[in-house]
Amino acid sequence: MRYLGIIEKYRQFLPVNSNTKIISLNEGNTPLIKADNIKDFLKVKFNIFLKYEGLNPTGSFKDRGMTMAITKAVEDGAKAVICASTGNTSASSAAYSARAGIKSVVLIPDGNIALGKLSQAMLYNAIVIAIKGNFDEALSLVKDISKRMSLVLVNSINPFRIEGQKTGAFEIVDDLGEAPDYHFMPVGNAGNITAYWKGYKEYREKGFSKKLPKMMGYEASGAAPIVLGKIVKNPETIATAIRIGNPASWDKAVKAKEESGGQIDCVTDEEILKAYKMLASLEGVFCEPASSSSLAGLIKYINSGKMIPDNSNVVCILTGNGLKDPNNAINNSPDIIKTEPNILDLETILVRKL
Ligand code: AN7
Repeated sequence: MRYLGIIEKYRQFLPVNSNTKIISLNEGNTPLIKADNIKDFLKVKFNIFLKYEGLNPTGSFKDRGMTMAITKAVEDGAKAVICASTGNTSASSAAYSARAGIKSVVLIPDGNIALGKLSQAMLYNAIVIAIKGNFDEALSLVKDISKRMSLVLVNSINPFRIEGQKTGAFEIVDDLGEAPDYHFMPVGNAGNITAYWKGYKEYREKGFSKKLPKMMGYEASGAAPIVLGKIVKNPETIATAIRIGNPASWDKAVKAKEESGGQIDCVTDEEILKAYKMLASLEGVFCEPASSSSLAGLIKYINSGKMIPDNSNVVCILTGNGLKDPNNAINNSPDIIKTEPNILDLETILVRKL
């Protein structure tokens, strides 16, 4: 049967009925890629799987939540939605709103959003407003304005976003036949860790798995409010997607960590970029910098002497596609080689390089 997106696939777990008009771009069904080259490189004896969420229709995991949020907004008669975003939420909201024929307003932090994400929101025809401030300020503004005007808020404090995003956990369990032992992921506004934990718990309650993973969440060191236990006023990191100092789902992230026996820690920009390059050069998987904080977290965890038992299944969520952020890709790669179009020059270069 033709794959029709996460709502059709997991309808029984989601707040829709037979009359609900589903707004979908056939999101979800993303690959769980076994990373044996990284396993060998790290000299570990557990299995590493990459959940490549960059293959969603707008290139990030946000599409799982947005198909639900926009479907419900339309069902409730909304004509316009609004969000604050470090980029991916805005791209997703803009795309699903276009498909639904409603308006999407997006507030972004001026100058701190990756080029690909900005180009998406613009071409999908959202009303794009850049504020001279950071994501936290933008989120506070959209919360207030959505109450004053009739705009549906589609940030992850919208519970339908969490409902949609929990399907990522269902897919992992469906693929592995059981929940993984460890689940590593980036943490920004903390909606996704909340969603995955809800998904794993619900799937187990329904008998689709017997165990639950340890939830291992990673903030960027310069934007690590949960790790520090206090709001970060001026968050800074190269991973602009998770440049967030006051996460909306803070408490729920802490709860996921505590209930699962996991941890929330942080990784430096250097560690993030190292994992980013490792994913691309060892596995051919191109994710954006924020996404690689899951692998960076795993590497930090094992380097700190923590043992992950042999043959465990470890999943790293790669939340967004690398194409979204071409500047970081180019700036963190060797220079390209320029030459005249002549075969001898070309041969000289290749003899040296190969
Ligand atoms: C690639 O788009 O917050 O912890 O406004 O784009 O659920 O916030 C993006 C977050 C991880 C963190 N990886 O997820 C936004 C936004 C990528 C992201 C996160 C984001 P949450």
